[in-house]
Amino acid sequence: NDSDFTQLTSLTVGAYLASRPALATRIDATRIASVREVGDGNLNLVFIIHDEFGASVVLKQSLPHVRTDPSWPMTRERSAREATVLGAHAAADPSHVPGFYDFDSAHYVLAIEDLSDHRVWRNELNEGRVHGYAAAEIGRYVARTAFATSPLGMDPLEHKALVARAVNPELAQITEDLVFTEPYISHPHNVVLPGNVADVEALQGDAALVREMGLAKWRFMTTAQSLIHGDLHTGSVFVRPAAGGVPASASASASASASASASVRAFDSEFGFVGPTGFDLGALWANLVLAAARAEAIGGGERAEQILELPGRLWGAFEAEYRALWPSRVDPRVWGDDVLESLLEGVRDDAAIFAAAKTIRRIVGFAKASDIETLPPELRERAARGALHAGRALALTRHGIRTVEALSAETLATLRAA
Ligand code: SR1
Ligand code: MG
Repeated sequence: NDSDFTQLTSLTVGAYLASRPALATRIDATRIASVREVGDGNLNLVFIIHDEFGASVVLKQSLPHVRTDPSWPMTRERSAREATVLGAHAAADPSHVPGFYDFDSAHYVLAIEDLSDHRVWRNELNEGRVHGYAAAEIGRYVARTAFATSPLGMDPLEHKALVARAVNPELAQITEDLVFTEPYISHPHNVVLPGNVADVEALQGDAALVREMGLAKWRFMTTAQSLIHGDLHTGSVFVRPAAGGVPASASASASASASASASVRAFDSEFGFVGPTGFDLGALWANLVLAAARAEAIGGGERAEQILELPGRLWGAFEAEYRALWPSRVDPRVWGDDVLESLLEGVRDDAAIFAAAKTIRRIVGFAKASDIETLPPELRERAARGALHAGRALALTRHGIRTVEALSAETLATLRAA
């Protein structure tokens, strides 16, 4: 009975797997050994299923409402958007996304690779394990997927078809509201510690900052460069260092040299659409700023420095990979090498302003970040203030600062002064 699968439970997952021919080679649905529901994000059910022979898959099913607020309806069609993004990204860069096994549009279920031997990067950062190699891997992922899904890597008619297929109005509107608008107005989603109220009032009263956010929102809403992940924060990245296990000590994981056989995967791309390439870079950059704010607040100044090297590594790997792909662009007739320089400059500027917006939204508005929220209140207040100041500085000073490294040095100084 199909209706049994409208909202999967641990009890119906076995029958569901048996109903999907595409999964027959992935797992033995007649010999299920364990089912765990592990979803901890804002929106979806996530099941990890093992059979008795050691095979496993992950099923992700969208709920018709925000998981943490059932009164907030949410289109289930976002599953189809995620399937579009994951399919295209797997084609462009299979090493940086989970294996994609099946999509069931009737029940809004994706079946993907079980990456239980990886860890969520945000949780690792919170516990002091930096995994510095991951920044360059994500830079390469963004470059490969951005190039392949832009008019540089696609026939122009196919690109327009992709724009249409990937349109994601409801989830894009969430970003427009939660990232670019609500933090700058009075809104019930905005909740901060009493000690941070004046900090937020100062941001909302800063006309230059609000203007930058208005322009960033315009860029987000009107730019159709490449098929972006759309929500590429550190909670959307799995990491596994080269040794194949997560190191016990913080210092062992800080090295970038581990990247040879490390595994880094971006997941959870339901907010994706054809948008500004710099948005994904900015999202990760922002969450590294939050991780650094946490490290600085708990007295891990050296670790904050390590973390703030990562936006530069992210950008450097992105730029190098994008430049390496440039000779393969489909239409070199008027897209000469000088065009590449302008494109990169534009993406870098977008990344910086989106990083500013995504830093501030995680402090002020809905959907906060555990980096800050799990701190005790006295440390949280300082970390939140530091992040707000760092976001403002990124937004306002980026025009005169030409490198991501220099911007990150300013971020570190801003966090230290908070
Ligand atoms: C209602 S969804 C809230 C947030 O969760 C996701 O991670 C996105 O960042 C979204 O803004
Ligand atoms: Mg998510």
